[in-house]
Amino acid sequence: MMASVDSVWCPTPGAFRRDYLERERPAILAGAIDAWPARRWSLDALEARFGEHLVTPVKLREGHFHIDLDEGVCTEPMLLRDYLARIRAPGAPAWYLRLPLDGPFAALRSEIAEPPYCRGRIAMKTNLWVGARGTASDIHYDMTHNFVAQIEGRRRVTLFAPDDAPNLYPYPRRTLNWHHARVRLEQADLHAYPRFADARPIELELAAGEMLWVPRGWWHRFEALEPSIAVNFFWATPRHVPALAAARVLWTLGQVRT
Ligand SMILES: O=C(O)CCC(=O)C(=O)O
Repeated sequence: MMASVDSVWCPTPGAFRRDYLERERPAILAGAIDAWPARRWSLDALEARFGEHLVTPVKLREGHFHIDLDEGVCTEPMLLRDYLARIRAPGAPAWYLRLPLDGPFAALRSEIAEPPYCRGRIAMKTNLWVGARGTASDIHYDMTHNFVAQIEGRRRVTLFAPDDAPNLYPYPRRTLNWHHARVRLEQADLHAYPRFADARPIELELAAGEMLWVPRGWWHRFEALEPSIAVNFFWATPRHVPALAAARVLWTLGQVRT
């Protein structure tokens, strides 16, 4: 039977810490963003408020957010209005918007709230993610903990525990893409990557209004089943500093844009 993750209704910070943070187990936190004014965001509402502002969406590879080994992440500036027109158009998505909430978009910060669970955090990066149906990420893990709050649209999420790494065929460390899997979930090549047959994916659907807790080191892939708006919080504790610093140095030396 496929493993699953718990779905819990607004745990107290103490219960979250005991059951999920310390055990590094992912979970869906239901009800956690019910009080956010951001629950009213939609593509139309964002366009009405910010359509004339410049954004720099990421260029996708076959609908996937992928860090190119030579180029890093490729972006192109355009007006938010034009980006939204592109993602509303039929066909495979070519762009994905990852928008730090600063500059003119800092106004959106008062409509969300930092999760009360980020105990002892020393860093926080908050992004808005807006994507078309079909937008997906490569299987990867992050150097930080992560909360992903789904505001609009459903997404299919696939998780793999850290000890599944050998079955996912990460890129070699020297490629600077070591936290991405070479195997593609949607077209897994079992001849090239036979151990993927032994991987233990956990699949779930993240609905609007839910927040997913992804502990550091858990492999994940998001796929939008509908046009999607989400906010995520990458956060670190002092324990993460050496790994974060090492990653930053490697990316900088390799001139990889992340
Ligand atoms: O909402 C998203 O697509 C971003 C999810 C995320 O944080 C990640 O894939 O690392």
